[in-house]
Formats: sequence, C-alpha cells, structure tokens
Amino acid sequence: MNAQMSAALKSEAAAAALKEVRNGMRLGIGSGSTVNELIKLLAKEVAAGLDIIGVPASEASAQLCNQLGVPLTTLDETPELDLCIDGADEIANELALIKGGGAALLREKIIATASARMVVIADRSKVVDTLGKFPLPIEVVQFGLGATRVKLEQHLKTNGLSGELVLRGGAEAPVVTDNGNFIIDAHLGTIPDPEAFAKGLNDIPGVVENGLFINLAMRAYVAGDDRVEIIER
Ligand code: ABF
Repeated sequence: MNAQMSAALKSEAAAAALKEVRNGMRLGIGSGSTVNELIKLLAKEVAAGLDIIGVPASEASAQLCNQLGVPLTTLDETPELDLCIDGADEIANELALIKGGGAALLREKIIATASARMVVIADRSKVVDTLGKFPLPIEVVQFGLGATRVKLEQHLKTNGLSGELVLRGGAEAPVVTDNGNFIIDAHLGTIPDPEAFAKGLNDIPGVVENGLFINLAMRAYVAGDDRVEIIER
C-alpha cells in the first residue's frame, strides 16, 4: 500500500468515527497518523460551527489541534469525557488492542479510561488474529531500568512467553515519552492470552503502563479497500 492510499484509508476511518461526534461533546483525541486525519476533519467541522472541547493524548496531537483551531482543555478541568477516538497498532478479538507505537500509551490509556466510550480508527492492516506480532510497548521509569528489565523477563517466563526486551531508541539515545519515561518494546511474536499477560504487569514497580488495551474500546472503524467495516465489542 503506498503512502497516499494509506492516508486515504486512515481519513475514511476517521470520517466514519467523526459521525459519532455531537455538539457539546468532551472529546478524547488520541495520537498517531490516523488521529492526525481525524484532527484535520474535526477542525473543518469546528470551523463550520461544531461545538466540542478536546483533550489530546500527546504533545504532537495538541500541537496539530492548536495549529488547526480545535479547542482544547485538560483532564484537570474536564476529568470526564464523552467519547475518545484513537488509533491502534493491532486490533484482535473483542477489540483487544496493542497501542503505544507512537510512545503515547500512558496518556492514551488515561484518556480512554476517562471516557464513557472509546472508538478506534484504523486501516485494515491493523486487524490481526492474535496480538503480539507488533512489539508490545511498555512505559518504564528511567530509574532502575536494569532491575525493571529483570522483573519483566520473569513476568514473561511466568506467562510462558519469551522474546527480546528492547529499549526504544537504544542505550545511546533512548526515546523519552511526554511523561519523561522510557519505552521498552517487548518482541513477543504472539500474546495468546493478553488479559492474563497484562495482569500483574503494572505491579512491577518500574512499570508505569503497558500498551495492552483490553475491554476499553467499544467499536472500531476499520477502513479497507471497498468500505469501512464496523467491529463492535
Ligand atoms: C496511537 O497511534 C498509538 O497508540 C498507536 O501506536 C498509533 C497508531 O498509529 P497510526 O495511526 O499512525 O498507525 O494511537
């Protein structure tokens, strides 16, 4: 799929989700290239009179919203949201998701959890039978990285999984999230039971959050070549 086609599909998924947005809504705005398409469409609606207020999941999304005139607030001012629209890296059964390829998983999960309803926008390439081909992003604090890694390896073993744990960006230039943390990408290949694997993962003291979004999304708008499919949970 070339970049132009891919952008068109992302925009179609975003346009379908936009139909759920009503006047007066408090909107969680995720991040990533599909959400960027949503922000562009949203900005046009706002210019035409749509009255919404958004909370962005990343500095990048905030910047685009500000640039295009989508009004923003914070979860401190508006702690409860009506609808969150976000992208995903993988979408499996029951709308179990891997997110965090853009390193915004922590804010994305906070926003999704603060929202009455979460919907996902994606192109068809994101739909999988089993999660895990996409490396699972895990946000960890910088302090004690080595010790956290050991605990993560133990967690993998306990769950019958194995795979490389890779510090995103490498030791020389690690990626730092909007929250000042690092990301470890767990290259697992497959996560047959995401719910079981997620259990206890965030109990490791150095782990801040993980990219498994389970029982959060209610609906996904998935754009394929001929139509936008709606997947419900
Ligand atoms: C975000 O955007 C992330 O959680 C996920 O990593 C990513 C998907 O990106 P894209 O829309 O660019 O494929 O929602």
